[in-house]
Amino acid sequence: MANFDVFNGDADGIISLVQLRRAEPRKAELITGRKRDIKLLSRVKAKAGDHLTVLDISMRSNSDDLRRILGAGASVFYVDHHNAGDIQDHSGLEAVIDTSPEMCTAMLVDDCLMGAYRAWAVTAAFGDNFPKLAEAKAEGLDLPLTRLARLGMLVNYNGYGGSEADLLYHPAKLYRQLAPFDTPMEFLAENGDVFTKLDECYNSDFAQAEKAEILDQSSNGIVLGLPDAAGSRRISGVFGNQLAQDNKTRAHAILTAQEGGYLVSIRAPISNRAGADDLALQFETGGGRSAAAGVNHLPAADLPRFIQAFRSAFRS
Ligand SMILES: [Mn+2]
Repeated sequence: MANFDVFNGDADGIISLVQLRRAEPRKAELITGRKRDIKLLSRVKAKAGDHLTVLDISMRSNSDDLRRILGAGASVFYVDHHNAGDIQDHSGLEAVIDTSPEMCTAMLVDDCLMGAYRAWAVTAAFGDNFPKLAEAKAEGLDLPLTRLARLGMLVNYNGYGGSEADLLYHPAKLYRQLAPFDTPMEFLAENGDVFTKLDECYNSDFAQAEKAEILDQSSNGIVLGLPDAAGSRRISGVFGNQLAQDNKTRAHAILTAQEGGYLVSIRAPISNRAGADDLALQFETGGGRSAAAGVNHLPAADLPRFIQAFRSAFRS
């Protein structure tokens, strides 16, 4: 009989597991990856009698593997807030799924544990970009919210990269740094060098990104280029979000150089969150949502066509 702890490599996934294993210590194989690596159940080879804990990855994206694992006779405890599709009806599955817009997995775990590790749950909610939820759950408790918000953001930032080699800490390693502590305050007091390292790396990546080359600029939008570097891949999403917040009527595209072309991240103006997906779909490897979309590989030769399409997509 083996245990598997399967969790998203972002703040919400990591801190969900921290809470659960404080409450119920267990030897388990850790299965995790980058924030965008969500098909984690495909990596689990389970047998009858095995037990899995699955945190903060969409059940819909993992449904075939979940069926395979339950069919093999393993049992699964599944907590998540992403689109689940049809929840499978199986005696081996215990699912806590809540897809309401102001919810995150670590707060569902907090409910299961009746608030036993609330300061961790609050940190995760900040990291998963739910500041209102974090503040509401922190009410009446004397928590250092500014510092917890920064910690949550940094643990989240650590999950971004083009490959695991880009990450400052592998998420399983970062989990092991946080897991010995009942509260994030104790972690910060005892293991502050981890926080400092993340904080310095974030600041340096952000400062580099601010030197981005302007590839095109019009009254409605800006196209920026970042060099082919791990720091660019770690920061590009956060950087794009920040620029969008600072310039609400402007559309943004961040092009990170990669072999033979660019990885493209597109943000529609916050004042009119439409058109990003239509633009991305004009390119072979494009996809996304109306507010935020991307192109996995834009060949270098297609750059002029992209700039033209970007300009007409966000013409006022
Ligand atoms: Mn989450």
